Amino acid sequence: MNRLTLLSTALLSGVICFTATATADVLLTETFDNNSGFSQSVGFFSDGQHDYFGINGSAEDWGDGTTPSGQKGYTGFTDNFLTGEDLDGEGATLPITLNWTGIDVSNQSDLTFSGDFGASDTNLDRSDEWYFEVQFDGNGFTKVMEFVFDPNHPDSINAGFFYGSEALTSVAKNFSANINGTGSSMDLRMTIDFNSGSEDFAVDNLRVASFSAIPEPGSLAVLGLIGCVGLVRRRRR
Ligand SMILES: [Ca+2]
Ligand SMILES: [Ca+2]
Ligand SMILES: [Ca+2]
Ligand SMILES: [Ca+2]
Repeated sequence: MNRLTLLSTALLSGVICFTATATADVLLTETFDNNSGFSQSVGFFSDGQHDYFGINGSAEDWGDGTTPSGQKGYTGFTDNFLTGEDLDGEGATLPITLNWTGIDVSNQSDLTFSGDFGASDTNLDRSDEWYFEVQFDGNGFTKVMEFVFDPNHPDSINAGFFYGSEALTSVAKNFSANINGTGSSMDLRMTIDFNSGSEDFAVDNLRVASFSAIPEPGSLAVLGLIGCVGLVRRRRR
């Protein structure tokens, strides 16, 4: 192999790697360190035991209530996370909704939604609901992620919720979904309707991002060099 072929092969390998490189623009991050980033249909509350809706963590927030003793013990979240149980236990109207409005998505494409999620795996019912929707420029909400009652459970009460084939448990799991549609401004809405004792949920690290392949001259050069080194090594064998 002559030097010219070697050089063009190295450049080609760089270009191939480059076109597969995606960069993410993070358009929304919700870490639940406070409730300033969203509006909510019901204020945080707690009866100190098994009826609660609020933030658990180093900056816990239970509205006028006290730390609930009946929390499940979720793990895998990043410090503060949103959690709740028996959401109408203190008189709240269900479902509870949270809204993140005015997310700037102009000139963005390939939007994705993701987050860390957990829920009771033994007490939810088919009638319970938990889903996320988006709308563009106020034109109506469509579902982007929905958790559903165990499709293989023999009856309709007291089992787990699933996202696809993945069961929600007391350990945080990260799920992501593509968002269809485009516009200038996007709203995200969470809807949850867990209405009985021991029906609980937890969520953290919600994220909306756009993925697009953008030229990165620096990585192009590095990848080209890696390809070059690989070829030189092969020639020496
Ligand atoms: Ca957090
Ligand atoms: Ca139940
Ligand atoms: Ca229920
Ligand atoms: Ca209830």
